[in-house]
Amino acid sequence: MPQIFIALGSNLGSSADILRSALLALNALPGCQVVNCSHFYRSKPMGPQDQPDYLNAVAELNTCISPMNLLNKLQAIELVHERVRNELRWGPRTLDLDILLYADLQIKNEGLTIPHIGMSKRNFVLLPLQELVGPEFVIPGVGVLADCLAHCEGQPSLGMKIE
Ligand code: A4P
Ligand code: MG
Repeated sequence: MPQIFIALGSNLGSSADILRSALLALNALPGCQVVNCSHFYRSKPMGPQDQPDYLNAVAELNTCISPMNLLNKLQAIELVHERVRNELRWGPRTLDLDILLYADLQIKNEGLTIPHIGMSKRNFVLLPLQELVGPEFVIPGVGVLADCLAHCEGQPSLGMKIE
């Protein structure tokens, strides 16, 4: 099975409950198992500052669902959790599910970029991912995780482990 990693984020509603519910929904997808999950991390928002802090986590999946199908399923799970898409870039949301990595695939098409485009610059993604794969992990086409994390120093949204 390929190693697949999903980023979870929430800053509206009962975020911890929403992340737990999303993990259950991922695990309930036919042909998909959640095999690992990081702690939940609280972080300051990237983007507009007049929104609540985020909870972020990273989960590892075992699945044979193709990348594009997986994206569709993630968006369906977001909708079930009352995700509303609006015009505001990086605005608040009940649930965001992004595909970070799909084995060593590198994909760039209109609707899907893997590795996820911003992941190497976001400590709220790299810290929970590091918990699962360790600092020496190489992000395909990007580089060593610990090096990416070092470059995030000074970023306002420094992650704090909460549960
Ligand atoms: N898309 C392309 N590649 C992917 C991928 N690998 N995984 C496309 C998921 N989606 C991917 O995403 C917009 C489009 O990206 C999708 O239609 C899909 O085809 P979206 O979920 O509809 O909207 P979005 O999440 O607002 O988009 P964007 O710009 O990707 O936002 P980000 O990068 O997800 O950032 N601050 C903290 N502390 N923690 C956060 O989690 N999240 C955001 C959102 C802002 N600030 C944050 C956090
Ligand atoms: Mg998203």
